[in-house]
Amino acid sequence: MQAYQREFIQFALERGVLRFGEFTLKSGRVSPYFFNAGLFDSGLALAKLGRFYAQALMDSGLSYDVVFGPAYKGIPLAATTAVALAEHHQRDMPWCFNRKEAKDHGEGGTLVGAPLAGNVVIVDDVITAGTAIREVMQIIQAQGAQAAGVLIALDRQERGTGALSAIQEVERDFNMPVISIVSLQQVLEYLAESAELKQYLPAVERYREDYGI
Ligand code: OMP
Repeated sequence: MQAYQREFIQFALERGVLRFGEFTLKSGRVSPYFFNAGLFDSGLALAKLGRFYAQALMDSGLSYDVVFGPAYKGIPLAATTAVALAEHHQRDMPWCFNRKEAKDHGEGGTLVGAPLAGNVVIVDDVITAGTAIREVMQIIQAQGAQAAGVLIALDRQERGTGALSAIQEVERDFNMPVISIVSLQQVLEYLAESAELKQYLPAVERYREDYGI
């Protein structure tokens, strides 16, 4: 685990973004942990979050033309990533987002910001079963743009429809990488190292046996 990944997990724990308990996921799976990116809910937290996303994106070496935040939750994530790329990595990249409903006045349409064209990096929070990200791919394809990759905070490393992880299926189906700041593997390592949080390790390991890859 890299230093910034450990720092990120610590930051998510401090903000109550990463929590342990019993949570029913969108997929219907009942998980002993949950990552709620909506709780990076202050200016400083959002600024710090953007720096982690930007760092993971830079480390990946991915080449892309535009940063895209899918509505709703991806919008502030893409915005803060674009700010951090400009402020900390000298990369002033175009960015844009979509509305869920088209507007027929003013600027019109469903897309706001830079043109959604060329190679697009999608910024989102979490991938579990891959449903949300497949919907986003339709938006990119409808514009005639190409997805260069997906950037997320947490890869839960869960199975998709077959033996592969949901993320591996997305990578295979759309021929692009999924980059994450951390994956469940690093969360497990962090738990194993923490006297205070070690108590949650058995439940998370059991969950991984049931739904993980
Ligand atoms: P999939 O569509 O199954 O990949 O689930 C991803 C979505 O589930 C995310 O965009 C979140 O809305 C939500 N989610 C979380 O935010 N955090 C989690 O730890 C787990 C989920 C989830 O429901 O699977």
